[in-house]
Amino acid sequence: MEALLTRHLDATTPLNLAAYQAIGGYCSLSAAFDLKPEKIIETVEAADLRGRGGAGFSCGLKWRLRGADAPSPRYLICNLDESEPGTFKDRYLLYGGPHQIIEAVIVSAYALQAERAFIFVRGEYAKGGHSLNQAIQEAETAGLLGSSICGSGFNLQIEVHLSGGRYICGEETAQINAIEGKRPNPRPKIPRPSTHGLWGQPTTTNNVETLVNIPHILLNGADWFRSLGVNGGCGPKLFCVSGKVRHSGLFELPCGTPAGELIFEHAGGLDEGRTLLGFLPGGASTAFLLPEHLDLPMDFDPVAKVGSRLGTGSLIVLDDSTCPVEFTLNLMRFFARESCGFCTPCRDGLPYLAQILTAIASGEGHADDLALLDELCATVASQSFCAFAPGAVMPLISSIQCFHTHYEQHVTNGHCPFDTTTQGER
Ligand code: L3W
Repeated sequence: MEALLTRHLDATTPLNLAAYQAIGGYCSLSAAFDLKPEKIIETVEAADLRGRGGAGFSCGLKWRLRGADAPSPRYLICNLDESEPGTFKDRYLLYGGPHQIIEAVIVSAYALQAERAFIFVRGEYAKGGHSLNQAIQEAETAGLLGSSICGSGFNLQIEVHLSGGRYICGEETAQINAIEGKRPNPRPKIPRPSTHGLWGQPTTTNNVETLVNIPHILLNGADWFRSLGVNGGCGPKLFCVSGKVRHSGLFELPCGTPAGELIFEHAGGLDEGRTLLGFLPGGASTAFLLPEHLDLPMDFDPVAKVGSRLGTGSLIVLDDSTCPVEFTLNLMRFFARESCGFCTPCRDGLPYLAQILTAIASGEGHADDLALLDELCATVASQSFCAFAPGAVMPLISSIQCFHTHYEQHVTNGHCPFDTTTQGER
């Protein structure tokens, strides 16, 4: 499959307006304005575009459920607060193609009849946020953004909101609080942001990778988009592969590409003499997959069927020189630090889990610690307020299941089986 979303992009040099228009940029605007918003929503739903930010919810369905009669003002948020470990795809889109993002936001806002859109950018991507602001100015000056875009009568204002810099700001309701200038705690999910979002008004949040597909769907149709996937997947997917592979990087491939093809063909496979221990399929808040899953299509439903999640489609690979206990501890330290602190099970439970895991990793664990971890994970996941803690314990629960022997060895031998003679190789 020829690259669609990353074609012409160079992660270090953002395409300016002239260069973007020379490759067909902003062509989807006239195509969109020729259609009724409901027709665009129907086409996006038929394309079966699933959300690329983590949850994989149908984009077209989300748009349709918001309702054409939603009261004004209506808002669109483009989520570019990419903070999932191992995930660097939104960053590439931001640094390489700010105008591609703006075009996608314009046609999506038109479909949703939103008069104001926010692009919520991860704080650490400040330089990209600056390029985005410059691109917004260029688009406004060229009449591609602002009042009556291209004479269509459709008005749109786009604002870049640079995040204060916490993982939880990627969660849509916490993000809404952040844009409103409040502390970014998640809000209750009901009523949904689609009816009660920013300042109590209808608000639709989509990940940036999801949105940049929209202009292509508009120009080429739903059937064409669906045909770009393989093994039942639809459209292109930006996969990140990192960890113990020879060529970690970003690969734009058909959604549904098997995991083995990603790891061994595109990312160059493992170092000489190493064997695959397992991999996380979608960033840190997913469950481990094993060598037996190498033929599994990297698509939302197949990955969910085996008990994990495609998440952001970012594979983190472990080989047989990686201590899975230490690896999982690293993730748990991250999640413990990133808890927003709003609810007790998450705020206190995650650091406690990290503390027990620290003891096990350093050979100071007890025989009953594994059962305690299981029990605590279940409590933290079921009693916490939002989806953050259930996601955070997912790799831990599956790590204990998949690599039980490694955990037992740490406890019974009183040290890490990957002792100092192999430490240097890790
Ligand atoms: C209308 C319904 N909308 C669900 C919407 C919902 C949301 C989306 C998914 O995601 C994961 C977490 C992290 N009518 C709807 C409806 N929706 N039912 O669909 O909803 P849901 O509840 O399945 O999942 P969630 O709890 O929102 C949690 C990841 O998302 N996450 C994402 C970060 C993203 C970025 C980024 O895009 N750059 O940072 C953060 O928590 O992995 O597992 O929109 O409203 N009946």
